[in-house]
Amino acid sequence: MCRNTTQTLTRETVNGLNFAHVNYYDGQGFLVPKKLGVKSAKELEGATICVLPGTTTEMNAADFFRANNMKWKPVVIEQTAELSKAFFAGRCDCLTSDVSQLAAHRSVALNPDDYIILPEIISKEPLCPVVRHGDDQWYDIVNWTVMALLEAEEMGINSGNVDGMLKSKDPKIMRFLGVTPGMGKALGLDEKWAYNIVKQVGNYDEIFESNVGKNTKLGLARGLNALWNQGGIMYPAAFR
Ligand SMILES: N[C@@H](CCC(=O)N[C@@H](CS)C(=O)NCC(=O)O)C(=O)O
Repeated sequence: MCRNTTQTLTRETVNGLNFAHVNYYDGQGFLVPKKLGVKSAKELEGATICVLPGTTTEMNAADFFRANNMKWKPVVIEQTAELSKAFFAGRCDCLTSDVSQLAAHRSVALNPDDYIILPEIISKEPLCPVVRHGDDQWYDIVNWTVMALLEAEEMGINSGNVDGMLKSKDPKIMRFLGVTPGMGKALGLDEKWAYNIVKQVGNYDEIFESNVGKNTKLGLARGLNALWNQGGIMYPAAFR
């Protein structure tokens, strides 16, 4: 599963899952209509709030309001598709979810500018691809695929220049692209595994900017998801 699922202790243990490297560091926020006149989550006393059940979202919201001695009325909506409909129809004052998801909901509003995401981020939501316990090779492949996307960005390799990069004499690039063999065999894959990923879908930056970045309807900034040497916390492990 590769979507927007948060890595948690109980999911990894009780539910028997392994979360691979984070592909998006998110956090929970609140989306409100501008006409509500609210500028901060601390002003949401007594608000009705649309939320999806079974998510980390539901518990975080309860924790947040309890910790701040505020009352709230959850409006639990079972289906994601119904969530924004309920919110836009005025069934709740506020919608709470991961900020990336709030940006997605807002982007389908009749007039997205009528809605704002409040400044408070009330939780950490490390979103990762997930595999079942007990399939270590598959876990390695998924985990190192996320890191390959980041490593390619770090080395300046993208879908447009990857063919030319095959001629590079930089030993790190040669090992990464399988010109010097070893990494593919170690994963049980073709030596061109990382080359194929970058050639077909681009590096992390290309994927980010074409799907959720500044120039898309979601308009998200890289923020924490920038590379470690550019002010973020994305730090792929060593390819050797
Ligand atoms: N990150 C939170 C929330 C994730 C979330 O809302 N996931 C599902 C519902 S269970 C969803 O509808 N996501 C929106 C989507 O996939 O577009 C979690 O892991 O609990």
